[in-house]
Amino acid sequence: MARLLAATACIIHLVAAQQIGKIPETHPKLQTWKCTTLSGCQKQDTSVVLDALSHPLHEKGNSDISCGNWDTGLNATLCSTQESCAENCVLEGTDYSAHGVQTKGDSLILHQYMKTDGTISSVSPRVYLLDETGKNYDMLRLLNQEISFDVDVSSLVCGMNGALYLAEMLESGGRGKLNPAGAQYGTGYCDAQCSDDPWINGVANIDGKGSCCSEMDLWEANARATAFTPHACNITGVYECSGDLCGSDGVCDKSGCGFNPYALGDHDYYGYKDVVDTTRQFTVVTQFITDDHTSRGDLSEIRRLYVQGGKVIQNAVVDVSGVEVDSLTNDYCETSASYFQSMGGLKQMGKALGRGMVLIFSIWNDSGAFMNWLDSGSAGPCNSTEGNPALIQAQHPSTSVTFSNIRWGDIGSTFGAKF
Ligand SMILES: *[C@@H]1O[C@H](CO)[C@@H](O)[C@H](O)[C@H]1NC(C)=O
Ligand SMILES: *[C@@H]1O[C@H](CO)[C@@H](O)[C@H](O)[C@H]1NC(C)=O
Ligand SMILES: *[C@@H]1O[C@H](CO)[C@@H](O)[C@H](O)[C@H]1NC(C)=O
Ligand SMILES: CC(=O)N[C@H]1CO[C@H](CO)[C@@H](O)[C@@H]1O
Repeated sequence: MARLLAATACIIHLVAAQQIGKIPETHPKLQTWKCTTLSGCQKQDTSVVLDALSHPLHEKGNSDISCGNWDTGLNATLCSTQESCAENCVLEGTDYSAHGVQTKGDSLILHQYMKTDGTISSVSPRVYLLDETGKNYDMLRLLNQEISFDVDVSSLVCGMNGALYLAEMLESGGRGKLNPAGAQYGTGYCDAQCSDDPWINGVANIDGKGSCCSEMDLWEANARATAFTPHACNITGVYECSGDLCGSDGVCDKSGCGFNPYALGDHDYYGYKDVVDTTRQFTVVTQFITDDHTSRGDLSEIRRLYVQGGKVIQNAVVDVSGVEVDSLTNDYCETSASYFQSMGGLKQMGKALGRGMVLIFSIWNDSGAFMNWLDSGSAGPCNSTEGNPALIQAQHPSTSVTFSNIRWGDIGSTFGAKF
């Protein structure tokens, strides 16, 4: 009886909320593994979901009228209030391959461009890992743990970015009265840049707020350059900022405490035929070490290893103010990232990793700055103009990234298992 009541309440609920349309949503399956030192790795039947804004969102009863998107923002007529937007708008299932997303077994490939009838369009997909139920995001709790994955960046030319990162989104994607769809339709994105997306947690963002949360960039890279970067925020979960709190002195550290071997002086470590050879696939391992080596401790170090051709490759060792550095520590962030420190530094990042974060995969380009911050000038070997998306689209329209073999668990348990 209690169940029946709950079901009825749910139906009444839907009548007054942004509705789920008739086009079915089918999540591409992506196997992942959870590992422990004692029992090895256990396969998980997980899947991915595209961001809500890559789903058709239209007026109820009229699929030609859009309720808004990234470029146009909200349709002000249909979405004058959060409630009217929820009532007037319908969210539909989406076509993953048309958005450049394909999976096979434990492997995910993301394409920047799609060619349809001879015309190339930029799709730039961003997808989130769902748990085995397919209803909620998989929450990764990585304090005193590690995560590893294989990556093929060989076709990611200068100016491209294939990214794998974590953000402290809500497990349900913010499912609720005004957002019945939730994580199943990819709602609830946030990151440390606090951008003013048209929807926050699936609810119309009427007054242009920013959607902020802690972010851990495990991997931002192309074939020429790579960086890993924690971004701490002094808030928990998703925070809707306004005014100054969305800006550079706000609640999140937008620049982060990053490690890019080229920027730190080692120009022969990462690239075509370098120590980590980006013409071939390799494994990336990231370890979140705490001061007492338990998950109750404070995050004190983020370590990086690579595995290629069966060999473990230690991270680049660089000189920072006369000290040899091969990982992110409090001392390193103190010398290079004062704003990260003011937001609480590694300890604060560790709290978010302990609470649980959502795994995000994306491929993107950068019309504004040609990704120079990652791969050009002091950051990498690319020249300042070759990352222009117009050039990439003309010369490398099939640029893509493949992530596979994603495993997380106890320190040392995720990559030894394969050999
Ligand atoms: C917004 O919705 C109204 C009402 O259906 C419609 O007339 C208008 O064309 C829409 N605007 C856009 C930009 O789609
Ligand atoms: C976070 O930092 C901002 C800006 O420095 C400050 O205004 C705010 O009060 C801080 N919030 C918390 C919860 O510490
Ligand atoms: C930058 O690199 C591209 C591709 O190698 C080349 O065509 C271009 O002339 C270079 N530009 C400059 C200013 O060196
Ligand atoms: C975010 C961004 O700058 N995306 C650009 C990717 O490249 C296409 C052209 O190839 C641009 O139209 C997008 O703006």
